[in-house]
Amino acid sequence: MTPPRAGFDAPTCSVMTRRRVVLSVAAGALSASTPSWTRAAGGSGPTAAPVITGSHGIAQQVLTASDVHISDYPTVEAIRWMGRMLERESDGRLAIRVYPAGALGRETDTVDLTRFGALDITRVNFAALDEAFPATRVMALPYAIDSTEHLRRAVDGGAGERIRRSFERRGLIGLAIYDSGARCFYNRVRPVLEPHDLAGLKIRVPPSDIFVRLLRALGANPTPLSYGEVFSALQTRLIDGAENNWTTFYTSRQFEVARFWGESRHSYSPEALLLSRRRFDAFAPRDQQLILEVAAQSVLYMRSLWDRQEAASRAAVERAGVRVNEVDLEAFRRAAAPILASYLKDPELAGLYRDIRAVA
Ligand code: GTR
Repeated sequence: MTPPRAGFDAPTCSVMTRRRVVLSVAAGALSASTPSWTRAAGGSGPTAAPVITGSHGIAQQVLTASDVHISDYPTVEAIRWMGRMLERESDGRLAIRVYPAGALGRETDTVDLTRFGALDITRVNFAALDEAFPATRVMALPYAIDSTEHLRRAVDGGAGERIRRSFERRGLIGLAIYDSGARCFYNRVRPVLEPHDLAGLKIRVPPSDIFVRLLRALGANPTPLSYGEVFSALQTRLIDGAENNWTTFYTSRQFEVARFWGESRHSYSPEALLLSRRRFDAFAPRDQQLILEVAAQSVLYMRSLWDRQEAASRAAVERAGVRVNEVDLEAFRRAAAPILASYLKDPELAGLYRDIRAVA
């Protein structure tokens, strides 16, 4: 079965008509006075993107972008959409070339490459960021977010903006935060209805302390692996299961091996679209602003893609015969509560968490 194409045309809204909304994002991203990133990224200052002759016959700066997902996954499509809008609004001077399917490396590696300016843009999950960018933790924590709608309100509000700004301290510009749906448990052994059903199962988690600690608290045996390794680990029984959203479960084809899905909805850990700050600083102010505007608009585009693709993925997985069940959510919440509480001892995370819960 071929995963469905996202098949979405660029919305007709003009970048320039939305300038006001986006200017506040631009102001935020640009306002760090003496950023520590220059030291942290070990950089010797801004680096311009390579210039080539583009389709319009004029010099074009092409930004290279990385994503671990397959070519028509919503995040990849959103970056492509950004590229088309940038090209159009800059009269062909700016473009993006995206390398999907992890061609440029694992998420944690592409974050470092982007900080150091060897890569222009990377799209990674917050789970890949929680060590280097602690503010991101709050949106990955178990049961911190109730639903996709709640996540969107948190992303669009003060918490989202503070997290995006936190990337500037270490060599990155937080261009956008995208949806990633609810992460749930799936495995090849048995249905999971209660935390104790996970006991003894080897469950793959992203390389993130939050997820390792959560799985331990739930009684499973957490196995951190990078995304590109999960499918073969499942197939070769190195692991019994993993946890992720519907779209990833489907597009990675893990559903062909893991036949039990429990609706634990334990994390809505979202996606970050990150630009190298060294690249960003090499652009003229009007291009910086254009990039920020287009990125902010790509969020709306991504959300409509996401809603369609998530529903289509779930339907395809169910058609393929995967057993889907609700879980005892209260039991999962109770078991995860000590993990949540231990992270919230950090005053910065506690403040962000209050903002997030205020829009629940
Ligand atoms: C997906 C996310 C990927 C990757 C993956 C994982 O939901 O979109 O970027 O982080 O999860 O679990 O490794």
